[in-house]
Amino acid sequence: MGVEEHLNKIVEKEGAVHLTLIDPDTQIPEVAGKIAREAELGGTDAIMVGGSTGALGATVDQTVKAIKASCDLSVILFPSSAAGLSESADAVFFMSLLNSRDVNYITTNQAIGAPIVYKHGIEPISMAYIVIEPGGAAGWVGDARLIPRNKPKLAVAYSLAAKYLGMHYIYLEAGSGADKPVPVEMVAAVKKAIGKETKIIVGGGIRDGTAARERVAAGADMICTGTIVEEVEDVKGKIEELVRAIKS
Ligand code: 1GP
Repeated sequence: MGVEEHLNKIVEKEGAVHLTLIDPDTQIPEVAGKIAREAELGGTDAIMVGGSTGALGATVDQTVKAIKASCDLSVILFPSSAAGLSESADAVFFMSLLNSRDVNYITTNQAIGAPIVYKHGIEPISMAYIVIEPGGAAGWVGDARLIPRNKPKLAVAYSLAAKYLGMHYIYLEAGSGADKPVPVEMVAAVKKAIGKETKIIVGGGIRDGTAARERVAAGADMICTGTIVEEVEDVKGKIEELVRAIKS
């Protein structure tokens, strides 16, 4: 079974998926492996590997290899450019930053990266990346025209465009370490418009079970957390809290 099918089955059976994001620029590969193992024990469903700056080339590859060696979870690349690819990963969020002003983040890196994905048999998971205020480093690096937090209609418009373009997943991103996650009202408006088939991932600034639960209740199919894992001592315990909050 492919990674996308596996994640979709979890949504169907358990109500939601939890994804743990590891930025290869934040720690050495050995530590990344340990974090992934703790996250696996805490019940996370898959590991995402990527970051806006510094998650490039050998750094990504060595991190992916260390994670694969220390846990049984699927590793999904979350690249900010074609340089964020690694042949050792299981899948890649093959994403386009739809509200970018820079064609590099909409189609050019995708064209450069596609033959690498093809050559190494990495599973591509078609995804729209939509950056909401405050947007963080992802918004800055990707030159996003940030969606204002109080304009859910704009997020709906981009999400419908993504659906009509055939994208399977929509990632609503507030930016890593955002002071506030994507508003619940925005998640609800997007889910109402796009329906069950297209999956919504929400990430950026989610730090506890309550924030995760509220977004799943509003219609998020998957929750991604990254920063909190870097901040806590007890990774397994934190992941358990998040997973418990979102699974039905
Ligand atoms: C960042 O959405 C992800 O791209 C995760 O955000 O680091 O704030 O959990 P956090």
